[in-house]
Amino acid sequence: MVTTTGGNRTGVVAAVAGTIAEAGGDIQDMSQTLVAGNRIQDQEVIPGVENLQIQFGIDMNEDNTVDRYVNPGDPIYDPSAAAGYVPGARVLTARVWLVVRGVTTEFGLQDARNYAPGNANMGQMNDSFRRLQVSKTILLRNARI
Ligand SMILES: [Ca+2]
Repeated sequence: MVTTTGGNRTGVVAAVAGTIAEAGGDIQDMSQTLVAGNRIQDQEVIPGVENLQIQFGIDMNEDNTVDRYVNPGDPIYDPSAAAGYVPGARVLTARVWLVVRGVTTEFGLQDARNYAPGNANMGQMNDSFRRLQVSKTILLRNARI
């Protein structure tokens, strides 16, 4: 499950091997559930992850170049969708955005930036946590076969 502070959700549960959860009502982390022997245990993977977004790059005209980005679950690449499917549309890339923040506040810092990872808008936080928004586009292996 992917949860963000703004209450937004993405439809990428299967694509993300882990969760983003709010712990203690304030500090957030990215964690994953592992099966160790016959036990299930949660492990923190990355502290301070505040938002994670994923979109897929779609080739709509079979020329091996991305024509547009859509959210996971978009009917454009789903042949079983009732409407919106584009024959031949293929997922070529995945674009991932992360907004991470410091675990503790910094004296004298006022974060008034507007954060908009992917097509989500977190707005201004107006607090004293240091944040960083990063993104990466990943070419999917064998997407062009
Ligand atoms: Ca194209």
